[in-house]
Amino acid sequence: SKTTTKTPKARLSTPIDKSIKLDKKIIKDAIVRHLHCSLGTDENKANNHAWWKATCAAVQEQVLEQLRKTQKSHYLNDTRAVHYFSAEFLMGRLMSNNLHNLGMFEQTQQALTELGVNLTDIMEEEPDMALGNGGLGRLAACFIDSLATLDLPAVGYGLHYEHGLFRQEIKNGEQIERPDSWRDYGNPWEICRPESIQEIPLYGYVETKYGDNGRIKKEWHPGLIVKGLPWDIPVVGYGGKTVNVLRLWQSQASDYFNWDVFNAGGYLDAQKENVQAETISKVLYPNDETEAGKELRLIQQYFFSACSLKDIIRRYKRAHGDNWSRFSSQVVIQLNDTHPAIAIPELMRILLDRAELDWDTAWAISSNTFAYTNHTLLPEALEKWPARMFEKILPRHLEIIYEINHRFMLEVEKVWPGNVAMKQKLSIIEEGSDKMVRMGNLSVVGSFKVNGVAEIHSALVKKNLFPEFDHMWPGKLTNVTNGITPRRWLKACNPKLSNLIDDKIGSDWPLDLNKLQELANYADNAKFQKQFMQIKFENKQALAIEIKALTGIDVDPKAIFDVQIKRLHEYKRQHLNLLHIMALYRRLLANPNYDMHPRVFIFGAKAAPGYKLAKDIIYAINQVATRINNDKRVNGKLKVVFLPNYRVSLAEKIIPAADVSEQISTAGKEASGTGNMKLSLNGALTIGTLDGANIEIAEEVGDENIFIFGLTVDEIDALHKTGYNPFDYYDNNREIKAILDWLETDYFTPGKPGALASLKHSLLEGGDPYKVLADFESYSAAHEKVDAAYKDTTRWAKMAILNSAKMGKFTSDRSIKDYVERIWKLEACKVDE
Ligand code: BZD
Repeated sequence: SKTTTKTPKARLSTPIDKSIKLDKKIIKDAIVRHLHCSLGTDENKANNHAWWKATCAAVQEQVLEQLRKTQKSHYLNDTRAVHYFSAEFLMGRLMSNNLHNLGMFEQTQQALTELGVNLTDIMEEEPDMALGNGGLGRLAACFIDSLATLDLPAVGYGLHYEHGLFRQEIKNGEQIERPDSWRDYGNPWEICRPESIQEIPLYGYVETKYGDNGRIKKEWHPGLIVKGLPWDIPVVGYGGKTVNVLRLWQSQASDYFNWDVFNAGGYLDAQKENVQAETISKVLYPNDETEAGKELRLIQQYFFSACSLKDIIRRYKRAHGDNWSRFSSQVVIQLNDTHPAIAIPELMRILLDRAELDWDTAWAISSNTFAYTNHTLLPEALEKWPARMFEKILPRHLEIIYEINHRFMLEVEKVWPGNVAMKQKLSIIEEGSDKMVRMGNLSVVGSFKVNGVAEIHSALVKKNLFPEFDHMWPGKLTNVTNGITPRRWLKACNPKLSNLIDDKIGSDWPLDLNKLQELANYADNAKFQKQFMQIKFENKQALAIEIKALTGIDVDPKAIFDVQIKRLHEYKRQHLNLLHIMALYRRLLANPNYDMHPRVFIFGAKAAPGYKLAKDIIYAINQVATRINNDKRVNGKLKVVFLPNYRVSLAEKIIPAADVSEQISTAGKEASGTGNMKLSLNGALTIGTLDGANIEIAEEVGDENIFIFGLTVDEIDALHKTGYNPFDYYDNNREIKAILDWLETDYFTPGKPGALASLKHSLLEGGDPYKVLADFESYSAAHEKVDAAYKDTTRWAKMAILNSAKMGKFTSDRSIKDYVERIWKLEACKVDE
């Protein structure tokens, strides 16, 4: 029986259908069968890697069965679907998630135990799918989990990078980048779909022709054609009913173009073209929050956007033929930042040059199809492409962009007649010696909705980034606060806490995270507090073992585990954390009886390879760590750990063990943050600024259950206006002066005085752009409050429980429901049995 429910809400109260849970015996047989028949080995010879592969194959059987049913249901119901275009999907590992979402984790664990194999051990064999940099890529991964869970028709579209984000090694305190090879031995989850290859044109020139009707016709004669080969990763919703796909495009040389060269005896030249084509999907750009303007990056963006659009159109035409009138009611495309914004002129090109629609009809379709999510206000992160580069790679798209802009300028003229400055400001084209295409402006003009990712961020998008657009199109700019999937970020990563929660309030919370509220009833219950904190302690013991294995450092699980895990960036202010650690160290040296509960500061962070100061900060953290960890005088009260190669699978080990969550960005700079939500959900208390989603977290948990410090957005603005001088703090605060001067000595870098001086200089002569010194005192005071709170074990337990209890709002299911209601207007489609 087919059922379509009106709203995705209906799905929420439905408990997981136990009927699809598989019997342990069936799983066991399937694993052994794959060991024999797919891997050609047997129970005696198999190592952990083989067991992992055989188990994946057994799980994949179930996944593919549901995938087939899902696709059939969506086809038969001819559903409207969302297409999430993202240059990044930071998926991490899939085994544990798929087992939990299919409801077969326990049975599989038992099946393997009976085979003499440990599930936890074999899960360690899985390489992370690190096809993203950080928050933006992980958000995309959480969103496709929620879309499938809510039975919403959705496809994720992105790039099949051969190398994901680099693997980080630390040598003598410094970051070294090594290539990541996530599919060296094949990836058991992905399915190659050569039947859906697309051909993508690049370079060349545009010919202007006159059609029969006298209309001007444009024909793009490309100079190169590359093939896009799709790989599908099944995305299993919780409950195991809907299985959507993430479709990732790999670039290949088109044989069509190369044969001529090849036949002419140019074997080596043909190989060269192959290399060029295959370079497109070779490697993920490791820069977050900076725009490098590299040609290959623009080609990557166009390549996956164009492949995905062709794929969508092929599917649309199968149902609706050449009638375009229903396109924007069947298709909505969400642009994850401006990285896929080139899809806007690409769709226009197809509608104008291929379908031969007139401009207004084409524009109506296109501008009702796209919606755009903004993830940053940092000026250096806003994408701009030189018009010259466009002209070379995508000459027809540049023409279309000029035409979009021309028509947009006429609109601007209507609202602000004769205002040249306003036109310059809003134009998609930035005039100058080197003309640039502003992808943010293009995205706003070409979309029907634009959203920021937390309340304050969306307010700042309206107020500072796009105020005139908000005036021209009231209601276009909106907010959808980010969220995280509680399946991965509590159920799978913290099984002990999950079981305790199940025992207390039942097992519906992964689908209805507001249920966690009920835990608040036990926040004062001594027995529950003890159980909750005992689990935290056991998670800390496990992390301590991991820390020892990864770094050789001994840490005491009775200490406070204080965690800052995120990309390294000045605006995130890992150096504020470091300066405070140095202050504590200094206080301990001055007074061995300085009263503080033992603390372990844990960092995990990758720096963009070209970001010098970020790498200097990593080096500084490691050097300070080495000095402190080997100084007997601190008497075990202070430890500093930098965990190398921070990634999703490492986050899953750190987060359940965290006591304190550092969310200390300069107010107004962190669009939302999502690590803040994950840590709080697992019972860590936040020390944070009034920035991004911290503000909404504070609203949920209450001011008494969070440590807020620092200047607000308005205060930062005011400080900026009156003129900020970091030397005021250096000259007037003896502790700040002593710490900054310390950095210039060789105390932390024996024999190398000045090796950490760049940090001091950026904070003084460099003007301290992120107001580290201005917030130092308030940060230090907040840490004293953290220390006092931790010493009161009952109070801390209550606060930690309330943090978990109040995180309901931050499930990505809520974010997705907001997108559905405010932007996508989708209906859920249940999968037929
Ligand atoms: O997006 C991040 C923001 O900094 C976070 O505040 C926010 O929570 C998340 C999700 O909305 N932005 C990124 O992660 N950005 C990138 O990774 C990125 C990657 C390539 C180019 C530019 C930015």
